[in-house]
Amino acid sequence: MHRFSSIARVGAVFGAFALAVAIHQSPTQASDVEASATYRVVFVPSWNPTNHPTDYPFSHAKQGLLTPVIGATHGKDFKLFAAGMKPTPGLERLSEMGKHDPLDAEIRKSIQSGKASTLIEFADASPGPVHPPVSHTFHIEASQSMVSLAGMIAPSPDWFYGVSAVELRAGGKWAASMTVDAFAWDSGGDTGTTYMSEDADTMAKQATRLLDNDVFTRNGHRVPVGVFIFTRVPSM
Ligand SMILES: [Ca+2]
Repeated sequence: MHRFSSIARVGAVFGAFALAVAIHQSPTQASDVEASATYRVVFVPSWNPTNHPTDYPFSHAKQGLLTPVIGATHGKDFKLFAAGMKPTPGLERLSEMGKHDPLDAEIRKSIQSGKASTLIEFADASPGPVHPPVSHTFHIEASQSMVSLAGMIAPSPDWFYGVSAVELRAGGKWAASMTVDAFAWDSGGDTGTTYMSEDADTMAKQATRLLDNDVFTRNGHRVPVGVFIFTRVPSM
């Protein structure tokens, strides 16, 4: 009888303890879940002779290539690229040669200084003129909830495609999904005017700008070279 009631008391105490733990943990767990998120991003290219007929580089050995994407998750003090901003050596080399080096080192330096948090590098390019979608999964923190991505349009003097400072969190909530046009940009590192222009290194560097020449506009409107589709997925 005594022994039985002891067990009952232990059970009651344990039950109360478990309830206390549950009450204590549920808000913590919820905020932990919201403090970071995992997204799958798919790049769906639309750069092809139909959408971009002017000078489309059919004769080039690669018949047009959207080189693998590099980028970062970051806060407001980091810019992979921006209209009016001169290109870093890393952005210039990405836009002229498709190389991730030294842009990757620049991003790592920003991570060390607390301005960015994750380096993103897609494994695959989008070879043309029929471009299959490519994708990548990345982790992002609520404290640095923006993402920027870029890759080279090849061949080209210094043109790249990308998105800058896409905010994946608004009103304290992660976006379930978001689709963002990827336009063609001129990094400002070279003065060439069409895909196959000879190298003409620009000194001093010009500001990065959206391309609004005949190659990437139609009827006065810029024609994107693809879309980035961000979809939140269960955390890694
Ligand atoms: Ca240029």
